[in-house]
Amino acid sequence: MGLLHSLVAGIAMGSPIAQVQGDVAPRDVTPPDFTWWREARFGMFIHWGLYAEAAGSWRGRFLGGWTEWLLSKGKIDPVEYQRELLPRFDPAGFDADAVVSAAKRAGMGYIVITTKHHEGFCLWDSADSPSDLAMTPFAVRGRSPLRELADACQREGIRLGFYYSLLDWHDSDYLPRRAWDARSSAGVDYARYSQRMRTHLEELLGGQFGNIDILWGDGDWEHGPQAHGSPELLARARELQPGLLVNNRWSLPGDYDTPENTIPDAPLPRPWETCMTMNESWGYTPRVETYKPAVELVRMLADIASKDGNFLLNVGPDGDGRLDPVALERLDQIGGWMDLNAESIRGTRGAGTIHAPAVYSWGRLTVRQSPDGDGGSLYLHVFEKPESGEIVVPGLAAEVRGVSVLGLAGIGGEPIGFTQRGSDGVVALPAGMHNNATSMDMVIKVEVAGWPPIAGEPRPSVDAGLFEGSLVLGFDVAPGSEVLVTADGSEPRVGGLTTHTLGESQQSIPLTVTSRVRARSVVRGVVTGEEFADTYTLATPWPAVAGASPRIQATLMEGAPGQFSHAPGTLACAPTSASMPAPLVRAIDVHDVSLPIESWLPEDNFAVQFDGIVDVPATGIWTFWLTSDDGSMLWIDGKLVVDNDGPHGAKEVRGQAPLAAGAHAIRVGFFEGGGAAMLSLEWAGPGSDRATVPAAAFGAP
Ligand code: H79
Repeated sequence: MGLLHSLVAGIAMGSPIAQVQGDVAPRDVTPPDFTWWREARFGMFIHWGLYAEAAGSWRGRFLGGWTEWLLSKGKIDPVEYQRELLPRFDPAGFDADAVVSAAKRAGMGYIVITTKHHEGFCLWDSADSPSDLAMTPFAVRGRSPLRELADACQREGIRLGFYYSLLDWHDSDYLPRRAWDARSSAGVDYARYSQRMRTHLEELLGGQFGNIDILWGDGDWEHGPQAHGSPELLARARELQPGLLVNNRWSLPGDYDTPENTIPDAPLPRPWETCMTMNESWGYTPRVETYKPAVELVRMLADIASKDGNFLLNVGPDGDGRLDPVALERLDQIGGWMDLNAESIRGTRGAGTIHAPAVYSWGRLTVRQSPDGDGGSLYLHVFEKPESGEIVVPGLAAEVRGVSVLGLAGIGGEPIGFTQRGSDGVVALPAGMHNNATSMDMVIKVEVAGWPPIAGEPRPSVDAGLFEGSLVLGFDVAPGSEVLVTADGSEPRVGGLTTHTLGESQQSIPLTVTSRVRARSVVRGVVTGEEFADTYTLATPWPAVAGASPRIQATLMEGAPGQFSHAPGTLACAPTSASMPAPLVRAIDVHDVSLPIESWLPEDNFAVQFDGIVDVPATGIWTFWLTSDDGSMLWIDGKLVVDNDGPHGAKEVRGQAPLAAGAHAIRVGFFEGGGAAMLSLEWAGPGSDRATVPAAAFGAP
């Protein structure tokens, strides 16, 4: 379905098949390098287009809300909208140096600017656009905002990214049209639109604006990757700008996820960036009373960093090109905090990277490992100073070398107390201590020897699931801690009869039967952190089908809107109401089970069932990853192995099966209700790393 930029991450256990669902992992050969992006942690989003000039008003009526959505909110004719606003776009007050230096003072490391939003206006002189900078008086002045911004970023060492909307309310080749758009759609050619996007990316990334580090797509949800030509667009973009990071809004998973105006409760499985408005709108709004207070913005930054994400904070320059004084004031207030505390944000990692919680009653935790790897720093972001003055860090096992408050170094005063109480590390703040950041986020730096410094829920060396024969199960043991493990389902206890104690000398236990494994961390003799509990299942390989040879066949079903909401395979794809026609059914010759199965496919409302024989190269436990948008299911030898069913965006679900080498019956069901469509099946087994199940396994020459 695509519109859900899904934040889904959960665990579903079905015995004896272990299934884990998560976001879709990129399968690029060279993984994108997030080093600079993680180091920066904090960036500026700029929304700027014709809507800035309109400032939320149309023909004297203020519509408010998201002002970049004015055309839609006011149900304005796209042609009239352009005719009215293009001649008015003359933002003489735009000063790229001022914008970049405001970002830099706030402690931001990169800028992402809208080059074209849903309204369709290209903020540069394009060779192929029905609405671009060349049609405005600003161009007559010889001004080029993207060129000026790129130059200023280059001078100041700020990275630059381009936002680009695939959705276009004005381009006459874009479909679907808005309901109030009176133009005839005769002769519309979406392929021509897709080609125009290609031209735009060539212009934006081809070199006239220098190095571009991020391509931030948006508005992808009205079509799938095939209609947009996304795979080809992105391949070309990466060719033009090697190292380019691509977000997840090109109807493809991309490199990172982009929660919008929301911060996830816990770290996400892939790199992620929350984009957030500073007030009630992305585009410029005169309603300054809706600006979020600086304390909220600073705490959002710490919250996001503690969960290992990035923060892209938006500003909307006005029709004259200037940032609102309130926006500048907020950036300065954040900058004041960053002057003292940037060390706790830039280049740090989320607490989850050392398996510690990000969220505490007193605030948040970010961490930094020292370059030698043997120690590092914890940054305790104190939002609410407890009445006791004590900041408690559960499971702090490592030896503590020093404790300080950022921004107070050299000022002197009462020392900060640190004690170890049971398994806790306890920082005691002197009464009355404050610095100028106290009320926003006071950061306590705890320097430690040994890494990871915190013992929490024990982490196993092998994910729970099936195993064959026997399994050596290890656990990470934080220096200064021990891990208690039982394999018979009993509670792990210090001195317990069936409890193994893992420490420096022993770090694993052998499993030879199906085992319920439970584990707890122990620091200074005290049990701490969450319990790890999961089942490791001894499995006997399912026998191969004698005499069968590999092959695969697809059955395509085309239906009406709303007809398919489940993958075929077990559920009949009959019309869900009497008024719906029977689906059109067609057999297709295929060589594998990925989409597209043929160059021509309906965009929406179809289902595919694959049936055949797959050739498994070696005996052992095979893991399958079924990724789809919308739902899908996988059966092997008639048994359900992966259930990824239901209407949803791109989502990956993992399952396992014990398989003898040779031929096995396989069935994959898939359906597409609306929006983007994708399906892929990957596997890994004895002697083979995770890869797409190759056509050869289905008998293709
Ligand atoms: O550029 C910003 C948004 O304009 C864009 N993404 C960010 C970065 C965006 N486009 N669509 N959406 C986000 C999701 C759709 C939101 C909507 Fe609405 C809710 C459309 C209609 C209801 C916003 C709120 C517009 C009208 C009300």
